[in-house]
Amino acid sequence: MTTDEVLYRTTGGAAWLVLNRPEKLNALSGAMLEALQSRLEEAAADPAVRAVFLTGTGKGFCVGQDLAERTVDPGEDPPDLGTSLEERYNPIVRLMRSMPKPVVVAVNGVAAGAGANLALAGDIVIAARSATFLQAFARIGLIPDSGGTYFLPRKVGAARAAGLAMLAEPLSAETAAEWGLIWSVVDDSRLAATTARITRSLAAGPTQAYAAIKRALAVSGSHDLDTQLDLERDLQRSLGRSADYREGVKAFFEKRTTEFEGR
Ligand code: LHQ
Repeated sequence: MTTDEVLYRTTGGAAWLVLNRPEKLNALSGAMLEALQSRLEEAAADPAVRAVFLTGTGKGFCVGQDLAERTVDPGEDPPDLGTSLEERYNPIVRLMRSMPKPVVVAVNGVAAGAGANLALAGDIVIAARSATFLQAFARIGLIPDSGGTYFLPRKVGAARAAGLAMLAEPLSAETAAEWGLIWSVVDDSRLAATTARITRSLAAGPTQAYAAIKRALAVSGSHDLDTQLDLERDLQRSLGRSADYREGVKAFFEKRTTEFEGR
């Protein structure tokens, strides 16, 4: 199922996804989550797509679960949030982290709850200066989900992760960049152009190398140095046989721009 609430197009070797429910700051309805997952699956499977881009329309990036779909009326059984995570959110986070292509996230405004953590699941996350990150969960009696308790300590360390999760206060884009939660912050007026340029550049880059970088970085936290050195050796052996490596070295000596084909 697709919906106009998740816009999708492919051009220039990239898939461009836009959360499009601006009046609700792109709060995630069930239909949106379903569409987001199926579009990400499409992008992951499409060999012509070598980079993926995600942003939101309007003044918010995404404020997480549409809470209007998760109200609990007195006398009614509460919704099963575990099922909601298992069936909707976790597959999306897994897809973003496991697809062998770079995912660029342009955080155009407030990123709250699961919306903040979907942003953090990107490989290159760039925020507009006016954007904020809010681990809103504790405000409604929940824990950071959609990978929050995984990404936060790894990106910003244990002390800051605990503060963000428990105090549930907004973090400015500038502080997020300073803390290493995201790659960078740019003026609002430059966000679209900057992130589009980076996405186009990644889409024209050495796709296999990006996939290997993503894989090696993903497992490094659970490896010792020897295991990681072995993995680097194996990945590099394979990349050394790629057409893109040959092209990269040739272009270097010919003092010209590379023309990578992603193979
Ligand atoms: C919203 C929402 C929203 C609906 C703003 N839902 N309408 C996963 C699995 C299963 C279940 C549970 O949870 C999860 C993960 C989660 O994501 S839980 C966390 C959900 N998100 C939040 O708790 C954030 C709630 N939103 C806020 O705290 C504020 O809206 C922030 C601080 C993000 C932005 O504040 P403002 O800039 O002042 O905007 P606003 O509050 O006026 O919101 C604008 C509209 O968007 C407003 O609608 P209205 O009709 O009154 O204009 C809000 O009701 C609506 N909205 N977040 N999550």
